[in-house]
Amino acid sequence: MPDPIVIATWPFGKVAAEAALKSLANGDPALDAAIAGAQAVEDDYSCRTSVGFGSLPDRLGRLTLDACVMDGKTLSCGAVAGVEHIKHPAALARRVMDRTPHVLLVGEAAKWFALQQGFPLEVPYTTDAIKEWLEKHPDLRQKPGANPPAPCDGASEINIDADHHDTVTVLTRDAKGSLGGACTTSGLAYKLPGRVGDSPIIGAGLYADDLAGAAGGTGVGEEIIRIAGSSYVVELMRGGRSPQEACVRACERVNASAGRRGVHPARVAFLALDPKGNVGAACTAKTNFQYAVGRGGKVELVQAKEIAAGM
Ligand code: SD4
Repeated sequence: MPDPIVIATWPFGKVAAEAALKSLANGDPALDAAIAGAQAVEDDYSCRTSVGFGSLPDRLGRLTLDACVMDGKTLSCGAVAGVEHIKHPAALARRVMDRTPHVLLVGEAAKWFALQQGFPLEVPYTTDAIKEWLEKHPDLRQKPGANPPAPCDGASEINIDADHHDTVTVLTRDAKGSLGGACTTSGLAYKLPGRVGDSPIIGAGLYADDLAGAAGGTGVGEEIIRIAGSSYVVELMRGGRSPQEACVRACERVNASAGRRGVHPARVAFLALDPKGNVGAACTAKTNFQYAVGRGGKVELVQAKEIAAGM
């Protein structure tokens, strides 16, 4: 019988991996376990600033969340983007998958769907997140009614520092050998209102196919969307590459794509799991990407290889 396995992005991926391993040990299917892992991070305000409630907001101070889920056995998938006041967007993405003929619902309509599905509307802001927002925008604090921060005006502004990228992507293999994935985020801190990154886009932030493998991305979503990142990693595995080689190739492709536009390579990372239970990950330069690997009842953090531009 295949070993249950989970991998999850960033050091707080340990929280996800522990929850997902527990779920797999109970005999849950891969997708249920991946969502349990994602939700554990959505619920743990202390471990992150860019997943779930209490995360860093957009340029106008609003917190909107993105998530998607995918079942590698059936290729069923669901997603929500730009949804406000809903605490568990990964679970909501699952409802889109299970209860609608669609894949992706956005904004207000996603919120209405959540209400119809019995999700409560909740306040997503914490005092810490509001404090950070006010520190970043002293004008707003000192002068009520001052103009909101200007929107960014170019791709060069879309970069992130090490503290502000925290999407959790969870990939699982269950005891039957099926793969599942879930991804949940508030997106880039201080994004333009309405901006959607890779995380809720099937094929960009997440892809899972029992016949090839599962992959997920984190980092600057625009770069991941440009190369259809997770789908690219899975297709490389379908063609015989190991998860590690596939993630390295995807990072090289991000570097090459940034080079074609003459911009510095953005911080991006990929992780992958194949149907045999092999895992791998890689990131672009200066991303310092660590991911959690859970198997045999234990979870450990692994440092991913950095792929410099020009390699
Ligand atoms: C996004 N990929 O919205 C997400 C952000 C992220 O690590 O993963 N940060 O672009």
